[in-house]
Amino acid sequence: MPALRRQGEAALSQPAPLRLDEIVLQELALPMRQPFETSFGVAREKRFLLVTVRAAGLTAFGECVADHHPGYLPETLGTAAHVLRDFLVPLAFAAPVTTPQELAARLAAVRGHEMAKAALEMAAWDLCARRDGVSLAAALGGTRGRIAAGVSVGLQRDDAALVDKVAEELAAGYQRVKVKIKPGRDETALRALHERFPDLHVVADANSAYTLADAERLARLDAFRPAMLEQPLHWDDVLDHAALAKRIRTPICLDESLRSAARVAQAIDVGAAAVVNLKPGRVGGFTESVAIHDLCVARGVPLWCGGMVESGIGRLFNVHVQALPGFEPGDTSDPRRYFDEDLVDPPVVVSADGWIDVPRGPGLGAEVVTARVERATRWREALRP
Ligand code: OSB
Ligand code: MG
Repeated sequence: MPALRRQGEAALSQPAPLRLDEIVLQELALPMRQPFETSFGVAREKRFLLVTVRAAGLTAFGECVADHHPGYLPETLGTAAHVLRDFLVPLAFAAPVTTPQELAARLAAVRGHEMAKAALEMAAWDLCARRDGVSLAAALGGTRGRIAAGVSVGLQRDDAALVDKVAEELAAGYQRVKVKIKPGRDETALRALHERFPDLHVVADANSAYTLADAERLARLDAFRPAMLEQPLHWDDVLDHAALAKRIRTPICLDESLRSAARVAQAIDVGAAAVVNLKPGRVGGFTESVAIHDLCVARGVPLWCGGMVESGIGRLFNVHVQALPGFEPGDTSDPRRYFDEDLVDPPVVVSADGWIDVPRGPGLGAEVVTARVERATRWREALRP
């Protein structure tokens, strides 16, 4: 197979250092077809930062997962723009980029700001993969040709509407369903789902809506056999989750609290995370993501890929990382559930039986449609060395 031979050669030969010519930061706003409600708020419009990197005649992209409001984690679109413009982009311009891992190491000079870093680091992966003529999946060492599609269902008007919505998503073929919960919208919701779909094990995501004082209430959810309870407690906590794990039967999956491989290892060690939700955009990018993947596989801890309501660009990064063998079905659904028009061509599509193909072309493996990106752009800033 020529593609495989190409890939092997790229890995063996010395990659050419890339002198970056330009990095463009731009804010995009996409109207959402349906609002997405969580315990921390309602999203009606998707605003995000797109990072475009140009070098050696190549153009590469990275989508920042920071929202305009710091309701999920402290970073925002504004802090990401500031940290990229004033600190991360200058580090990227400081020397040619040979590998994305080498750039990731350079960016570590900035503490925190994982979402800002991830957007640039993943653009560097896209850039280097395009240079080497391999897909992002292949560059990461991924082996799967398709990945399982799963869906995250936001808070609905009432339990009956939730049951209908879950039925609709199951009919669309999704291999896994997650629902959002919050105090007062938990027990009755999970009971209604359990009665209607007795064999379905839904993931229940609380987005930090509870405290350890709610342990008894959370233990009552065990009766409805959720697959796992995602991030019930404080967004930065590990130890309270470990204490909660001793008081409920449902496995705990961490999301917000996991922003580095070191934190994932600690969470597993202390019994706070029986399952790991990995979002490349939340952990500083693909280099850290591969480390987290390998760590979870080595320790036998189930791992799945989350989502941040990304456009097709960000969704494609999530698709490529799931070509790695350790991932269980996660939150990667069709971007057109949220957006009328995808920013990539061919679009990310979910088959009737719930699979998404991993693109085979270089880098992202799909064209970013400039006209659509420009139409959605609110501001744009071109940075040069
Ligand atoms: O907690 O997993 C979460 C979306 C935005 C912010 C946080 C979360 C989510 C999701 C994924 O649930 C939704 C999606 O990307 O489709
Ligand atoms: Mg979550």
